[in-house]
Amino acid sequence: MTLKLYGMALSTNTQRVTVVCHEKNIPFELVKVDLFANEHKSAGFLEKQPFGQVPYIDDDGFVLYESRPIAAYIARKYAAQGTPGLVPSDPQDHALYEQAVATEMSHFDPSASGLSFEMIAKKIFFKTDPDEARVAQLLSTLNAKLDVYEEILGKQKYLAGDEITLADLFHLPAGTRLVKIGLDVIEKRPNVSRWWKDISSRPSWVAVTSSA
Ligand SMILES: N[C@@H](CCC(=O)N[C@@H](CS)C(=O)NCC(=O)O)C(=O)O
Repeated sequence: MTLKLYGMALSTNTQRVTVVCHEKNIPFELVKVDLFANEHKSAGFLEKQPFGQVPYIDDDGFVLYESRPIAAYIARKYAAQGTPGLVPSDPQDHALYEQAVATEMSHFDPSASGLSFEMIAKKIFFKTDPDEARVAQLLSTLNAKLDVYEEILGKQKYLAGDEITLADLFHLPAGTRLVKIGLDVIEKRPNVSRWWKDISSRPSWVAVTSSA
């Protein structure tokens, strides 16, 4: 049965899963959850995703939420097809991969997604302007974190080493919002910029953004 992905094409957390489906050549059905109509807070939805957020998947009755574990499940279940090695199996490589996943979640996503919320989502969902003090604080944090990325990516090609992993792909949705907002935080850092051009030009991500 086709994998069902409950989410929205424009949702960054949904895109974190769809890009991996494309990398692994997995057919999936995107079942639209209308966030504008609050469908994600309905009793039926909360039975599947108790925090009331998209995405979740239903893989022939196996229900899973949280975009990163969903992506890892898909990459491991279909290890033999599509892009190999997105979740390394060697214990040390796997530990470095987990370190990179935690890096994205702890050091990139809070400020990158925070900026995307302030500067894009607030206008769309709540018709309000960004909180400029909060924007300045998030930008300062993001700049400090990306200085560290610049050092890491000066020594290796990707965040977990010299091979691409899910950890790199996990940056794509929020990173693309930063570019869309017009922030130069990526392009002004040569190593981060080189890495970004590499991952954001992958056919999988081009497919996600062109269908959103
Ligand atoms: N940690 C969750 C975050 C999910 C999330 O924040 N999804 C957003 C859409 S991109 C959402 O459902 N927002 C509505 C809400 O939180 O009420 C994941 O990675 O799946």
